[in-house]
Amino acid sequence: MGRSSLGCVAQLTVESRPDEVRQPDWAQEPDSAQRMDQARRLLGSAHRLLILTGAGVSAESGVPTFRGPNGLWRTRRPEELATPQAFQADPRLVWEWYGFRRERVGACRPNKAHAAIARLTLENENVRLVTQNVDGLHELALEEAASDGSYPAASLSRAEPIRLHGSLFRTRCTGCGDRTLDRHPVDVDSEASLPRCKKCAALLRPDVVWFGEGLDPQILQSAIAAAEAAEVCLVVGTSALVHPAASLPLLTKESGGVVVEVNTEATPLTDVAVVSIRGPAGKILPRLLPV
Ligand code: BV8
Ligand code: ZN
Repeated sequence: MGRSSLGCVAQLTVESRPDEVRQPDWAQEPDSAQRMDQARRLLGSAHRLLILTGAGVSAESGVPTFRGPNGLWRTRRPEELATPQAFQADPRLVWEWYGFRRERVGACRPNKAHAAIARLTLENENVRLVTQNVDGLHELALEEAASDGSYPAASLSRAEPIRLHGSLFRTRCTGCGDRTLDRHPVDVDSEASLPRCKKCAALLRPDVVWFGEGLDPQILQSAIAAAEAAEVCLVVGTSALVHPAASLPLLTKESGGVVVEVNTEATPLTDVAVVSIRGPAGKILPRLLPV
């Protein structure tokens, strides 16, 4: 029997012991079951719940996170490209990056974390979703969850996420400010081929919030109100480094609420959270959320 088969044999013995259900790493953490129970109790008893998500909730859908292994694009950090200065200096380069992300994200589907959150926000009017993500996967999950028509239009619009940082699939005119849905690939051959406004012919930009730009005041205000009103803020898949988004869970805590975190790693919010669960959102959330 060759070495490879030996490897295979070793493997076989582990797998061939049917009674031993091998727990995934994240579930082997000491007291992870207790932490899951504690978090489930907190989420189950919360009258008002805020869910704040970051790129990590879309990782299992194949969307690269910002600080994860594929976060860099052409060795450029998002903070370098996602700025008005970068767009001013080289709109073709910035549009190429957004075109690349549109294509990449356009091929991704919501995962079980998105689906569990969508069901909960449709089922429970006291749950608000605030996302930093611009990938539109929460919205797709909502459409899918409501596709059987079992939810009234009112709950669908109420369940819409509060999008702090805009959307990859919308443009904003740099001239007249007109906003338009746009899922098309981007032609970056020349400056003239870049997307232009149908109303005033000015250059269009992605309708996202760039670093150094203020968030839409109304959107920020509704996120702050949801954070202050929440008894529990569930933070999923964010490195909690970008502000003001990362300050929302602190507002919940300052208003007498508690923070529960789900992340594959520790973050600056781990010590703020009453319970922090280590593991992939797509595996954890279906087991955690009261739906
Ligand atoms: C502003 C849209 C002022 C564009 C984005 C206070 C302190 C320090 C700095 C500041 C501050 N206040 C303001 C700043 C400056 C800046 C900032 O925060 N800088 C940081 C880098 C230090 N903030 C701003 O510039 C904001 N604007 O303050 O304006 C102002 C005010 C009034 C008037 C004028 C100006 C604007 C910030 C918004 C920028 N735009 N996105 C685009 O996407 O192209 S931010 C972008 O990056 C995302 O939207 C997101 O917010 C952030 C990335 O963070 P995450 O989503 O958390 O992703 P990350 O990869 O970092 O982490 C993933 C996590 O998931 C990890 O923890 C990982 O462990 C985990 N994970 C991975 N896989 C899984 C998982 N978890 C669970 N399951 C898995 N499977
Ligand atoms: Zn225009």
